[in-house]
Amino acid sequence: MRTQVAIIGGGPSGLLLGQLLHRHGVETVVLERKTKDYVLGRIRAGVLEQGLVRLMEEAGCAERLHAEGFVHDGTHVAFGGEMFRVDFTALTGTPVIVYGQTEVTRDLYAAREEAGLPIVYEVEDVVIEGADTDAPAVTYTVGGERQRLDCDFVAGCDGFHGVSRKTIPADILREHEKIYPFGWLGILSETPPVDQELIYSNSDRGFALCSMRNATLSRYYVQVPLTDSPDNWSDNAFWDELRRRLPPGPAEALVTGPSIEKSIAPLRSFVSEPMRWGRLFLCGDAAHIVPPTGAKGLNTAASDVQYLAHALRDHYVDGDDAGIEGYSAKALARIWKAERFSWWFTSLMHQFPDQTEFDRQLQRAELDFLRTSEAAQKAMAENYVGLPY
Ligand code: FAS
Ligand code: PHB
Repeated sequence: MRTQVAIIGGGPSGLLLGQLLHRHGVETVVLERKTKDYVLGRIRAGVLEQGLVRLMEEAGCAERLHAEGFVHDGTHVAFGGEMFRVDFTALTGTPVIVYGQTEVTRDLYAAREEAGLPIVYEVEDVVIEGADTDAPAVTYTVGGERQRLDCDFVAGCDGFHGVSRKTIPADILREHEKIYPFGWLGILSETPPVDQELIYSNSDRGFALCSMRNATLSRYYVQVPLTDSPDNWSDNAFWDELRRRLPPGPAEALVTGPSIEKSIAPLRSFVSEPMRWGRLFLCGDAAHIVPPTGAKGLNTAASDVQYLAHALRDHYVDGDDAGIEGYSAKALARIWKAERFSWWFTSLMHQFPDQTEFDRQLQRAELDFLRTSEAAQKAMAENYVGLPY
């Protein structure tokens, strides 16, 4: 089999890239390790920057997003039993959209299937060959048969645990990592959200986040030790702990119910450079990871996808390789700003095991400054709604 761009990974990065390239007449094949249902069963991001919304519009996949997504003009920040609001739209002119990653991925799958574009599920033993030559290929096993996909370019959209990053020679690849000493225990419940907007809370017992997917589906998180397990948490124990970490108003208003999903996500900051090796390009979580505090994971994958889709379009349509040559540096410039914001917001909102009382006072002072300073809130808002592509 032959195609122009082989896309490894059928998550949001791979599917969005495939859809954008299709809109520009570039052929792709998506190779996905899991089944479609498995991919759609993963509960992940919830907040979309306008940049991702615009890309979904460019991909012709934004109809349901606009119909069902919630426009959020701001968010609440709680500490010391108080709560204040950061007004994104007043400070930046831009809101965010609350629409689950699962739904983004569902819309992209539907568009790919409607266009009859090839996607191979349950591939195994994927190997990228000749990425540093003019004739790369991807070999893989499906249904017990070894297959070969010859191509012009390979897009590594296969997430943190994929094969693409590992294909880049160790003497070329540089990795930067920060591991946080805690995780997020998240639950999904068929209950009305506690507030119209999100609530990020820094309490003496640890971080908590109140989010949502729609008017009857809520998403909540509490910070837990890395050694913790979802099995240690009954629903009632989760709800009681969440209440303890919220100001009195939301704690009182919280509507509880049975969890329909419960999982713990570790928190890490990670960047691998370069994001291109020959004809292999890394995109999204294959190249970088952020702690979910700033809602930047999916949104930074989106800017990678735009840069790469436009670079490959320019190559095929105009014979212009400036985008390809500049892809890694351009993507990394925006990625590191997202890493910084995610690190800043995580450091501000969480309890760290080795924190001294002095550190705790600094956190309180910074939160109080954020509460009272328009300049501080504008800086937070600019990062949260998404820095320019
Ligand atoms: P993904 O990991 O989503 O997709 C990669 C795809 O490649 C997967 O479908 C995988 O099956 C496939 N794959 C892997 N290896 C392969 C191989 N060898 N061959 C073929 N296919 C292969 N971001 C936020 O903004 N907010 C959040 O709240 C948030 N919560 C998260 C919670 C968890 C537990 C995780 C892991 C991430 C979370 N993220 C969050 C980040 C997340 O949303 C990612 O940024 C987003 O999924 C990135 O999309 P992709 O780059 O497509 O990677
Ligand atoms: C979510 O809804 O899952 C979510 C929202 C905002 C975040 C992280 C997760 O910062």
